[in-house]
Amino acid sequence: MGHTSLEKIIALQKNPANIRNLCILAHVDHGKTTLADCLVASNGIISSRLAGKLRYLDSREDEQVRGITMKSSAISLHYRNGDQEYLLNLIDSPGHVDFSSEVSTAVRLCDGAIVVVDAVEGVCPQTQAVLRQAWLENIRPVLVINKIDRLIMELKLTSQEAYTHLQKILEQVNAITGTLFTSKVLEERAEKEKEEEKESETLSGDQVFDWSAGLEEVDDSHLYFSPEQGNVVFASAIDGWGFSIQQFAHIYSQRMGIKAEVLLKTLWGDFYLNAKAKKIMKGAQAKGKKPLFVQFVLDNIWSLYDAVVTRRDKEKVEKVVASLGIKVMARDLRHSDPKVLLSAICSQWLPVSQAVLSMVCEKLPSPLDMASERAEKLMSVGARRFDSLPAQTQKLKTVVSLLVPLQICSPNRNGLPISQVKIVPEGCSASDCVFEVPHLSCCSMESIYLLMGRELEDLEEVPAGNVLGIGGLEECVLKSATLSTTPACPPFTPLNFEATPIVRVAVEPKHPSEMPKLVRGMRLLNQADPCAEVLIQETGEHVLVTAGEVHLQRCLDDLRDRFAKIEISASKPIIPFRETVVRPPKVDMVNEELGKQQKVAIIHQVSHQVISQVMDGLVTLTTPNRLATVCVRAIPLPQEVTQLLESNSEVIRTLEQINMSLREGKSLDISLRTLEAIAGLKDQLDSLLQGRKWRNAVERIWAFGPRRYGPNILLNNVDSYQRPSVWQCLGRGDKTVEAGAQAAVLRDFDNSIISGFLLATLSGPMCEEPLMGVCFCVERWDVQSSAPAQHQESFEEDSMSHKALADNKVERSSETSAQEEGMASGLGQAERRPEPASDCYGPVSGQLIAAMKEACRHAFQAQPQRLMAAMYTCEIMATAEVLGRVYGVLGKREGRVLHEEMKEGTDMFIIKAVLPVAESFGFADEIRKRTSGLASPQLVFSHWEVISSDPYWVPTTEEEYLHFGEKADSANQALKYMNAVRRRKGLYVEEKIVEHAEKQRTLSKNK
Ligand SMILES: Nc1nc2c(ncn2[C@@H]2O[C@H](COP(=O)(O)OP(=O)(O)OP(=O)(O)O)[C@@H](O)[C@H]2O)c(=O)[nH]1
Ligand SMILES: [Mg+2]
Repeated sequence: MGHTSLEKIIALQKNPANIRNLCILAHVDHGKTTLADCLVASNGIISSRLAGKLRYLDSREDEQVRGITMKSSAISLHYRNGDQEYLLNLIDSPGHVDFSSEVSTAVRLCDGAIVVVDAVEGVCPQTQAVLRQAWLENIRPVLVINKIDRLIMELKLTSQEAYTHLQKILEQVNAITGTLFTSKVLEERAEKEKEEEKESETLSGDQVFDWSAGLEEVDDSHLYFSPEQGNVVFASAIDGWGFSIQQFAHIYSQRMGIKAEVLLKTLWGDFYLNAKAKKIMKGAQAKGKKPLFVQFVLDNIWSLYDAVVTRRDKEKVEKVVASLGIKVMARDLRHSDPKVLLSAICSQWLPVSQAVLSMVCEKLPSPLDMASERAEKLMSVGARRFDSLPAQTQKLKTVVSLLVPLQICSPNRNGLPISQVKIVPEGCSASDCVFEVPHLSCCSMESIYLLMGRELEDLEEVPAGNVLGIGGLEECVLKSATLSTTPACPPFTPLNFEATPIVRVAVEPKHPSEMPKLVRGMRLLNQADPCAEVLIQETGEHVLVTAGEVHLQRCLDDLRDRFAKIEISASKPIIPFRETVVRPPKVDMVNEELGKQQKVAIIHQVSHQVISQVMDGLVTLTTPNRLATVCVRAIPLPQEVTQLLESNSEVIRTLEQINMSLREGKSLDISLRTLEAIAGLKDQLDSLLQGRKWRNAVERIWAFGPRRYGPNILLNNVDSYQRPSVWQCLGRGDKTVEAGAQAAVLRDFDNSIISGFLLATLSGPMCEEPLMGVCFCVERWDVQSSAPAQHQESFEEDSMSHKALADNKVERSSETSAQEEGMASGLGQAERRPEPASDCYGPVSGQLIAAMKEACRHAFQAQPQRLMAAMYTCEIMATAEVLGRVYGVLGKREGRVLHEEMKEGTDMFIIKAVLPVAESFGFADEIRKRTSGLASPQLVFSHWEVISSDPYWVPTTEEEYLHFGEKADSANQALKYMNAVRRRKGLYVEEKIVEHAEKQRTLSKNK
């Protein structure tokens, strides 16, 4: 445990005012783990010579091999700052996007964060993401600009150029904070105005109109990073040095007799030293003078590098060592690698651990200072307002007796995940009985640990305000849970995840008898990883869903080595698709204008199996007992609407919950913010759904699907049927519902129609993938309220024969349900034969569900169908020489370059591109190989995109025959994707394997 004993740490844990819980956040490879090494070395846990090389917190084998962090790890450090002693609970997080969920959990546990930025690469996509995450969790960040040595050795900048470069980086980081801040202020302002409006409605009197944005009054200076505020450290973690300007202010105030306060204000900025007047003056840039920062700080470092590394000037080195008053061992002086000498000097002169740790102790809050705003945010979930929570619960806020619970990271014992938890006030001991909310199960913690990087120390009790590990929760916690000693504590808001799990594989044990072990292992993996999802598909396969390729690999390794401990085999990645419809195309595949005739031909060809009436895309279907009829039409939603629905799925889900409780007759106290979000969504939909086709569409929305919050809409166009609007919680548009007899009957079956729609949107007819961007309009819906009760023998027979007939058909199209086919072929006899209400077809509501589902599917097929592919975006940094190859790889994989720009101050290009997920496997590796490791992209899921080619396309016009030939067997990407999915799911695939076999066989012989 280095030179801090366990007793010492236990003693320090009792003083929350001197505890700092912090995490290190950055873009991948910006040097988090290296910096953590330096901090760990300061506690003597590892040797300072190995700091930066060992990467102590990367304890997993695959982390060391790949050189990237994949799991967060926590360690407790001791630091003496002046006369105060501090306990620092440090979490090193991964930077790779695949693991961004680890960042979310780390941020939730901490009160502060060290944001690391590479001095050469500057602000990268993940830097923005982590700053945003820190902001959303209300934790305070400090900044470390790392890898300054690269400015000297790689970019060969002069100290003056480096200063300008550093200024720019700082500006970029502050710009991000600025945007986050502005949007928050504007939001608050809008909220306040709303409340004021309400008040002023009641108080009629003089009105004052204020149109300022509110930004002027708010002091935001403490939010920004600036060296004079003391929240920025400049460092080179690999060489072991780092400084804040406080250190230099201290040095020069002693050496030159300038007041430290003056130096603090002037060391960073446009100031220079007028040696004659012995004054510090403003306007260095205008007068062409060296700024103080360059003269007093950077020049020293530059000349040290010059003497030690570049010129290897022994005498000068000795002089410097003497003047700094430090001791360097003779062994280091003679070492063949100048870097060793450099670290030996720097780590004594400007030890990075001291600069960073003292900044952390001074600038980051202790657990006692948890912002009340943060506590409120954590406790108000979904639509509930904080003030609407029970009084007992609200009281908890001041006590903040909350545990923030998350499974993550850390080494484990016996392969079980250790939950990493922060206790906020009352503390806990190993015998405590802990409740879980909302299902409120009671569990007891078996053991608690202190997390020490690669090791765990058993503890008896942990006082409030610390980060600790809890063992023995695997039976009662599924993925994450809120642990509390009182049932009054509400479950905390869910974590904000940046990554979407998108890559799925099916796994199975090598030996089928080991299935139970695999199942258990997968359950543990599901607990241990916040982003991995484990599920069993209808086909019985065990499926693992991960954020990306690297994440997938880690999950499989974990499963094999830690959780299941058996040999497993994984399928190829299963790529998700979406199904949609588009407007009928205006031109054919050879860009000839399509006449009306061809369009009709297309529709016919697609709907050759539709047994119901199809007229102009309108599908009419009757239930088997012929009591109910629905007419449905499918229309493509505008792209913007689909996007809006996608991005607002949370709002829609909340809306659905509210409607559900309204239906049940309960009333909810809905927060103003939620109502605003719902109203905002409605207004946006209103503005996007314009035109004759969509008149009054928003008011007529019946449901969203699949799962009640997806990107598809069901519209109610039935004239005779008015139902409560989905927007009823907003209070407006709530029309009085007609209470006619017909409407009442329809209302009884309202749910069946919605269920049918939800089923249809969950798996489409193309390859049973979910639908997206489709609007189904119910144009007509009749239900006969009563039916003649007599039972006719002959009909029974008849319907049986239809069933038999239907069974034959199933082979051809597995997805058409037997009942519907039977019903439809019996359609012609509908008028002649009345039939019983409780009949062989089962309850009416069930039939209606099936009929509605089929109607939706046929309506979908009556439109031009398209597949949608999941797309990744990636940002690739590459030098000019390898740019061509990067484009080559992108082109081969159907990637599209969005834009390309030069990174300021470097010779790097930044290329932003999108790439289909289906083509992405091995992409990062291929790019790295083709560019000799110079470019390494990170793929982030961004959106769904319609594949323009029609999978069902066959040549219909003369020109198309000419161009593509009769078989048109040139590659149809969409068809390939579709058939691959169908084959995987065991669905019927229409394929001709060999045609004209004889001809092919004799072809070569004749020649
Ligand atoms: N030149 C230079 N290289 C550095 C410095 N700090 C770290 N590196 C190098 O940068 C690479 C990445 O360092 P890590 O500490 O693993 O980076 P990380 O941020 O932890 O990376 P992830 O955890 O994978 O996101 C390693 O090869 C380090 O040697 C530095 O100050 N100067
Ligand atoms: Mg790391």
